[in-house]
Amino acid sequence: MGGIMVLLLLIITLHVNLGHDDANMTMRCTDKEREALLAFKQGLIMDEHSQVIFSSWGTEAAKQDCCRWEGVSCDNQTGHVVQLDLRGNYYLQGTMISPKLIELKHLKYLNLSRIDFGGSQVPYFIGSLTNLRYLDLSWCSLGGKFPIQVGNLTNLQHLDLGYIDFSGNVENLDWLPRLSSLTYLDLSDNNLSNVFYWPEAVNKLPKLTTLRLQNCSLPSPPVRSTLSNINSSKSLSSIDLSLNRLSTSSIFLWMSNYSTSLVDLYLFFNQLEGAEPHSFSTLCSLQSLDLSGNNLSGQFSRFVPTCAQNSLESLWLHGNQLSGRIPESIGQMSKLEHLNLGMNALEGVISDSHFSKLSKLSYLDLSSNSLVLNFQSN
Ligand SMILES: *[C@@H]1O[C@H](CO)[C@@H](O)[C@H](O)[C@H]1NC(C)=O
Ligand SMILES: *[C@@H]1O[C@H](CO)[C@@H](O)[C@H](O)[C@H]1NC(C)=O
Ligand SMILES: *[C@@H]1O[C@H](CO)[C@@H](O)[C@H](O)[C@H]1NC(C)=O
Ligand SMILES: *[C@@H]1O[C@H](CO)[C@@H](O)[C@H](O)[C@H]1NC(C)=O
Ligand SMILES: *[C@@H]1O[C@H](CO)[C@@H](O)[C@H](O)[C@H]1NC(C)=O
Ligand SMILES: *[C@@H]1O[C@H](CO)[C@@H](O)[C@H](O)[C@H]1NC(C)=O
Ligand SMILES: *[C@@H]1O[C@H](CO)[C@@H](O)[C@H](O)[C@H]1NC(C)=O
Ligand SMILES: *[C@@H]1O[C@H](CO)[C@@H](O)[C@H](O)[C@H]1NC(C)=O
Ligand SMILES: CC(=O)N[C@H]1CO[C@H](CO)[C@@H](O)[C@@H]1O
Repeated sequence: MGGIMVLLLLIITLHVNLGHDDANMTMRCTDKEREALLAFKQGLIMDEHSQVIFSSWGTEAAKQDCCRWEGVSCDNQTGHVVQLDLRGNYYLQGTMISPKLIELKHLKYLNLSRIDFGGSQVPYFIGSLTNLRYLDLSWCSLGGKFPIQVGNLTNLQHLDLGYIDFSGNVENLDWLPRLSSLTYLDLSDNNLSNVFYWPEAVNKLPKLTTLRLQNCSLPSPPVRSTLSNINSSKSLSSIDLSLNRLSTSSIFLWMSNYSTSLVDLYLFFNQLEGAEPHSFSTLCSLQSLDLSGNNLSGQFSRFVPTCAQNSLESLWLHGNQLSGRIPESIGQMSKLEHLNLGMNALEGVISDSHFSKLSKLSYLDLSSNSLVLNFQSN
């Protein structure tokens, strides 16, 4: 009886093992790729925290298949490493990004966001990983000059090189138009003060939907004429150019070309002053508009696209010099959740009708104006 049990168990175990091997036969990564990953790990500082994250990584026989390592994914047909994703591991630190990473030739997705590499040189070989679709090195604390070699990554759809601390300026964006599949671009916190023709580079990206250039010392595009004749991308839906030095209304003109697609527009803390009366009148899809901390003057209604009355959820205009009355039509913006008009020169009476349909409003700031509030007791 006991003998039969043992035999049965043996058969079951054998069966399970066989199934296991079958299913994962094609998942085995190549020696080169395994070594490249181990070299990458060598560039990280191993403390108690990271040892836990990397406990599945190793040279032992049981850990041979790097496709099963934490953060690594392989193509399930070829077994090649296609993804290295260490996202969310906020306390990882390293001394360098190993040049051996170049062996991961099939890599499509690389996310090292927020790993602190202590200011070590950004690896320029990154331009050789030409299969990359997603590259995210944001907040990585790398040094050296901005890697224009990324312009060789012509398959990229998502590029995030924001908040990295590169030294010096990005001298031009001549490398950018080659990335014609880009849908997402974030170069925030790089110094682009010499790049006057940035709208032209952006306009050459036909699929771009998100553009983030926060805190880039971005200058105003020169004059209208240089902006005409552009083969414009019509897909941009989110633009964040906050914390720059934009001052002229040519920027509004450029944006008006995205009138059918633009959903989020962030321009806070620039030096914007005037605007032609109808700059915003065509931005009918807007949900969020943030123009706070500029020097905008004139009537409030110039900066509110009335055609977006039914889509606007957030409107931030505080810290400008807007004057005149707040029209009662604002009470029709039934989706509005956040409204900040503080620190302007607005005047007149605010009454119930200003809020007639604002049932979703959860944040309201009207402070530091000259408004008279006149509400019925209910
Ligand atoms: C293999 O990968 C493809 C695409 O990544 C996926 O659609 C498919 O379900 C995977 N097959 C298996 C067996 O995991
Ligand atoms: C990379 O990881 C971060 C979290 O660490 C995440 O916010 C970001 O969306 C990821 N990037 C991509 C391209 O998936
Ligand atoms: C990438 O681009 C740079 C400059 O744009 C160029 O010098 C280099 O030869 C290209 N190739 C690689 C593999 O980086
Ligand atoms: C950006 O570069 C310009 C010109 O090199 C320089 O004057 C400016 O101070 C830099 N801006 C920042 C925020 O470092
Ligand atoms: C903007 O960039 C400058 C220079 O790189 C930096 O000192 C400053 O902290 C950044 N500001 C924000 C709000 O990120
Ligand atoms: C906007 O598009 C129109 C044509 O739709 C074009 O004539 C004009 O030059 C464009 N302006 C800008 C600033 O891109
Ligand atoms: C504009 O884009 C279209 C479609 O991508 C392309 O065929 C055309 O050559 C471009 N024109 C210019 C002037 O770049
Ligand atoms: C803001 O604009 C007004 C004119 O509307 C001008 O007098 C003032 O100097 C500007 N302030 C700044 C800080 O640019
Ligand atoms: C049957 C079996 O063990 N399958 C494994 C094959 O490898 C993948 C990816 O590492 C595992 O998730 C499966 O459990």
